[in-house]
Amino acid sequence: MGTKTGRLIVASNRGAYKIHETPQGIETVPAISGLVSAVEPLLKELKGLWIAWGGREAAPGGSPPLRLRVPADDPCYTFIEVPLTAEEIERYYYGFANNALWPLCHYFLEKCHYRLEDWNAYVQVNHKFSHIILNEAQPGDLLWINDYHLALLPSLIRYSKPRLKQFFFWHIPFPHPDLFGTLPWAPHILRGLLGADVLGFHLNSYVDNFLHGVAALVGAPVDFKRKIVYWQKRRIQLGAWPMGIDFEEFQSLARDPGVKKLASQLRKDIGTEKILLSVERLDYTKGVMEKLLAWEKLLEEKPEWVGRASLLQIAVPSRTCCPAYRELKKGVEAAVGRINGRFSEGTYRPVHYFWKGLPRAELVSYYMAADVMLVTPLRDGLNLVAKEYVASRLDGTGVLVLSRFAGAAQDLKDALLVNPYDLAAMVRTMDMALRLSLEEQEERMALLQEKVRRYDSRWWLSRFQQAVMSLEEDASEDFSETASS
Ligand code: GDG
Repeated sequence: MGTKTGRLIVASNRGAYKIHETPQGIETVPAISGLVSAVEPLLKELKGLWIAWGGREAAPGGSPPLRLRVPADDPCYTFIEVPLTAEEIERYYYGFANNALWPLCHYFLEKCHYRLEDWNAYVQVNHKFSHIILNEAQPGDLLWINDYHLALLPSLIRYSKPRLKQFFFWHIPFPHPDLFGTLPWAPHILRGLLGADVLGFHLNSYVDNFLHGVAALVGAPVDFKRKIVYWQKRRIQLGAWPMGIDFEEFQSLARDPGVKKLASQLRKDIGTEKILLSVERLDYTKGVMEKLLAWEKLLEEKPEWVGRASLLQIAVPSRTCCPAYRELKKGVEAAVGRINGRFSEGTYRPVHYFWKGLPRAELVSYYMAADVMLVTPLRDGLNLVAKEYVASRLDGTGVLVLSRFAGAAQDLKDALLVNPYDLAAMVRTMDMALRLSLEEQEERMALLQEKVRRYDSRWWLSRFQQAVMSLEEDASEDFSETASS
């Protein structure tokens, strides 16, 4: 794909691989994130280019962008590295993206740091991306820009290549303007995004928040009903397209005899009647601490679970240079130590904690071994892990406990939905999950699987393609700013 004739060019802060320079040459290490899980399968299929930072420091002054064919074992698309200096990483990535936009969009206003130097670096890095993209893009290509790190990019590209088709997908929540407007540069971010032709979000509520933001902070005419913004003689179409996963891929991994063997070995190693599982990047938005406290309270209030149920917590290292993430790690590890100190008996451990990422096949074996999957973020744009658990349950059993504040809860209503801020409700729901009859598990899981199977990555891609096609049909029209608001 691309457009009818061109290629697909993906742009995002990070790509699917971290780049390391070793004495033997360049090494690529897989990166773990929702964006990678969502984007890479599509790019592998559609070929094309991925333009992103490789996760390492470039020398000031810098070298030309590195080009690699990836994945190393089966090269099928080109990765172009955007080199970032130590200062850019510090200010644009850790500073503005991770300490301003990320907490703001996840409703953690108290964690936001709004610094002019960080904003300036954000502007500079968006320019850097735009130069590299402008060098690569050819007539007929389609540019797919991802996420909050690159919000200014659409307008920068539009300015130099007004005809290049652009689709932007925002992977995290988009807050109401009452909150978003606290960012001193909020109007710049909104105007930057309006350079795209199509703007996608996971949920309708995020689309509505964006439209209200544009109306209030930019003053552009907005058609709320049709989800359209009129801006600089263009029509920008918005859409809510919750990302899907490759359901069949998870099912076929779950059918793999090697993966099945890993799952039964894991059950044996843990040794308890029930296993609860959590898998997430170690991020304060994911509610890891709140979940541990609820698990501790449950063991306290219902001692019948001591010795009979264990929680497996996979905490994938993330943004380890940010003080907030280092503090969180300390706090989580202290809580794990305390809970294990209080409730361990003989070989029984109430919490098995791993601070690492697992290979994909092993991850699926964990999904298969878990009676209960706890996905309890305090706020999450969507959450793919919840969908992956559902897709991996070949035998149709298992219980998904899902936060009401994960975007995925909108579709996965047959999970046990919970408010992670409500300790008593968390305790009650975890207890209920452990006791749910096989019959009710199967009933709920069948409904969940139906949803995840139907709204999978193919469905998501077809929404995306439809939006692109409508762009092509509209190409000759002139949209003057005549909205009904
Ligand atoms: C952002 C938004 C939105 C996790 N641990 C391992 C592993 N993973 C993979 C999972 C999943 C992905 O990472 C995590 O995706 P999530 O969606 O759960 O969360 P974020 O990283 O925060 O993603 C989120 C997403 O973007 C997509 O738009 O849903 O709301 O925050 O695919 O499988 N993969 C491997 N080993 C692990 O240990 N291999």
